[in-house]
Parts: sequence; structure tokens; C-alpha cells
Amino acid sequence: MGGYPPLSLRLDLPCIMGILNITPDSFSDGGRFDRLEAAVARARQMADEGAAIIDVGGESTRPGSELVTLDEELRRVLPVVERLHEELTVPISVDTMKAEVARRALAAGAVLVNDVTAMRHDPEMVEVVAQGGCTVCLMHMLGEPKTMQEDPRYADVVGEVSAFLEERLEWATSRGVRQEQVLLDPGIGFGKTVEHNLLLIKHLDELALLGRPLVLGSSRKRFLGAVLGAESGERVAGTLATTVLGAAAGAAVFRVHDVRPNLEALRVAMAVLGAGASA
Ligand code: HH2
Repeated sequence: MGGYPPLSLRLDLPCIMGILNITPDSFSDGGRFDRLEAAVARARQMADEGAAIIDVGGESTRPGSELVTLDEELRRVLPVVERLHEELTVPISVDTMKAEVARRALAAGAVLVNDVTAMRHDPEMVEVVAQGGCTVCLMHMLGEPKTMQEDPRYADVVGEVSAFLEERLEWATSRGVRQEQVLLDPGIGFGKTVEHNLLLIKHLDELALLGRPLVLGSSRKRFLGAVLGAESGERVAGTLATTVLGAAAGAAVFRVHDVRPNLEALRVAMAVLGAGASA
């Protein structure tokens, strides 16, 4: 069954996944040690604010970004996962498309692999996840990060994203991954226009019909700036609107930068949605 820790993610209630980006520009210009300390402090703060998962990523997948080498990604991610595992009790997710990074992060204490390529990038990823028995998030992306925002087109974005996620779920389960390990994500901003993103959030409930918990990653993304007519700024209030709509549609995990406000919005949304249930 592999030497990894047992699955320790409970998703019976919607929860917040805090984003921890370990990219050179993420934490001021300190050296490696300073950056490690800053990352640990940021993770601790997000855990204190109520994050149920910390998602550690060493490779930016923003539109137009370049990919990093395996060695560099390991250098960025592993020390952070090790320290968080030692010092915090919050479950750790690793945001990677590389099987070796996932394998080493799981061995260091991570319990979730967040693969924005839905295991299409690295042929060994599926075996790492199947053997590790960890949770895996399979996300939809059209194209690849460097070029995905160049004129993305769909005839029916919701239907196509749904069909893609269904296919990836079947593909994974036919290769030894259990259904219960899998989370699905529409991939907000990954090869989508503003309208595509809005439609996916509007119709999230249709993706919930796939029967697996949904992850929503809309935090501070560009489409919010486009709606608000403000490209700059942190777009926190815009993100909260999507969190509330996502909660109403039954999404399970909200991947966000701003933990406290999103958790508060989620709590209120859940209280309203649950009102009367125990009367
Ligand atoms: N979005 C980003 C990265 N990883 N993972 C999932 N499951 N869903 C997402 O929507 C998602 C993701 C990109 O967002 P951000 O953290 O703002 O940028 P970066 O790639 O630089 O980390």
C-alpha cells in the first residue's frame, strides 16, 4: 500500500484551501532561508485563520508563465512541506504536475496532490497517486499555461469541461485510483475567457452531478478584474461573491489567498443554506 501517510482529509463540510506559492517573487527578496521562514509563517497564519488545507506550489501556472525544472521545484517545495508537516497539524496539498515532486512531497507528509493537468503531463503521476492512496485534484485546462489564454474556444464550455472531468475520473479509476480519492475542478482561468469562467461558476451544480467533491479556484483571478473594471487590486470582495455562489452550488473546497474573509463568507452561506434543516 506504499509508505505514505493515510488519507487525512475529511470533506464532509465545505472548507478553505489556503494558497502558499513558493516562487521566487512570492516572499520578498530574502535568501532561501528567509523565504522558507516566511513561507512557514504564512502557512501558520492561514491555518490560524481557519484554512483546512494548505496548498504548496513551486511552479506558477499563471497565464504566460514558464515552467520550472524538477530540481528547482523540489528545492522550493520539499523543505516547506517538511517544515509544515513537523510544525502544523493542517493537511498539506502539493500543487504540482510532476510525479517525482508529488512522490517526495507525499513521503514528506503531504496528503493531497493538486495536479492542474489532471495527470496528463506526467505519465507516472497516476501510479504515484494510486500507490500513495492520497487525495488527488484533477483540474480542467484547455491548452497549456504559456499559451492557454490565446483565444480559447468552446461550443459548450460547461458540457465540455464536464465531459473532460468525467473522462479523467474514469481514466484515473481504470488505473488503480479509487473514486474516493478524487476531487474535480473546472479550472477557472485556465484556457477560458471571462464569459467561460462566469458560465462555469453559474453552472457549477452541473459539474457536481459527476459525483465527486468540487474544488473552486477563483481567488483574485483576472476575470474578477474584468467584471469589476479594475484590473489591479486584490479582488477580495469579488472572490467572496464566487465563494458564496460556489457554496450554494455545492462546491467542497475553495482555493483562496485570503483565508479569513472567504471562511467568513462560506460560514454565512452555509448557515443560510442550512437554515431550517434541524428545526
Ligand atoms: N489555480 C492556480 C493554481 N493552481 N489548482 C487548482 N486545483 N485550481 C485552480 O484554480 C488553480 C490551481 C493559479 O492560481 P494562482 O495561485 O493565483 O497562481 P499561481 O499559478 O501563480 O500559483
